Amino acid sequence: MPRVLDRHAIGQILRTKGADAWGIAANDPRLPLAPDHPSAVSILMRIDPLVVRGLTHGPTADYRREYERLNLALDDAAGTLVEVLAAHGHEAEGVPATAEAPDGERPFPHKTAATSAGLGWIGKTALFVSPSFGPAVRLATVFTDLVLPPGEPVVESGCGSCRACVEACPAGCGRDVLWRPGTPREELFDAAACGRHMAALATDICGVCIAACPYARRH
Ligand code: B12
Repeated sequence: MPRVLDRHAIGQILRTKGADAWGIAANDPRLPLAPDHPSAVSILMRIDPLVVRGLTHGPTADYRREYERLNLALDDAAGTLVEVLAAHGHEAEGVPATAEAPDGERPFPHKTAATSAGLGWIGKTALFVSPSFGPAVRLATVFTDLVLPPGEPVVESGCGSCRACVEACPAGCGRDVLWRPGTPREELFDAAACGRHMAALATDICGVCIAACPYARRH
């Protein structure tokens, strides 16, 4: 247990728990759907590049295992951070990697914390894109009343004229629109068509858009 809970100590805890990157977003003014704590810690874990390579034509058994491994690891990292914050007398609340919010409400979108923390931008099929790992990452978020120095929010897309994910999506979900904070998801991406495509394949994972991104292929 660290004696002083500062940015450095939080980074050490998260790295020990397997985070590949992390950042702090200011939650004041409050981000859409966020709980009322001033700081959000965005936690990023990358998907194994070998697994991503296998995703070109659709979901694989390896991706299913990796998806479940990362969800558990992210929830474990977030849970540990919540416990350490509480032990230091702070309020803290983790948003699970993937579960819908209880009582059917919409969950806080992890991508909002990730861009606001300066970790990357939103791509043309509405995935969060890290300049280091592309969209081949999964995310979790911890909100806390511990005030931490926030990162510089990313406010521009880095996708430029690239259309790789738009062309690769088997359900034609992308609209080839460049994101800015506040762009409604519907302007970027047809989430219902994405859901229908996965349902038709009797699954809840896909990942073709992840594998198509040049930022993911580079690594
Ligand atoms: C529900 C859900 C779905 C639904 C559709 C989305 C929906 N109906 O809203 C379905 C089932 C279709 C789906 C599909 C997929 N999903 Co999904 N899904 C979720 C879940 C559980 C909630 C998302 C949600 O409610 N979004 C609401 C909308 C409004 O927000 P959003 O699109 O997530 O993000 C918007 C905001 O963040 C906003 N924004 C970004 N920055 C900022 C900054 C400011 C200041 C503001 C105001 C707004 C803002 O822009 C984004 C795009 O419009 C999240 C987990 C979570 N809690 O975030 C995972 C999540 C979004 N899914 C994820 C993934 C990977 C997938 C799939 C690839 C399936 C798979 N695992 O193989 C596909 C691809 C989807 C795609 N191309 O975007 C990842 C995305 C990782 C990444 N790199 O972006 C998440 C974050 C899970 C995780 N823990 O990593 N998903």
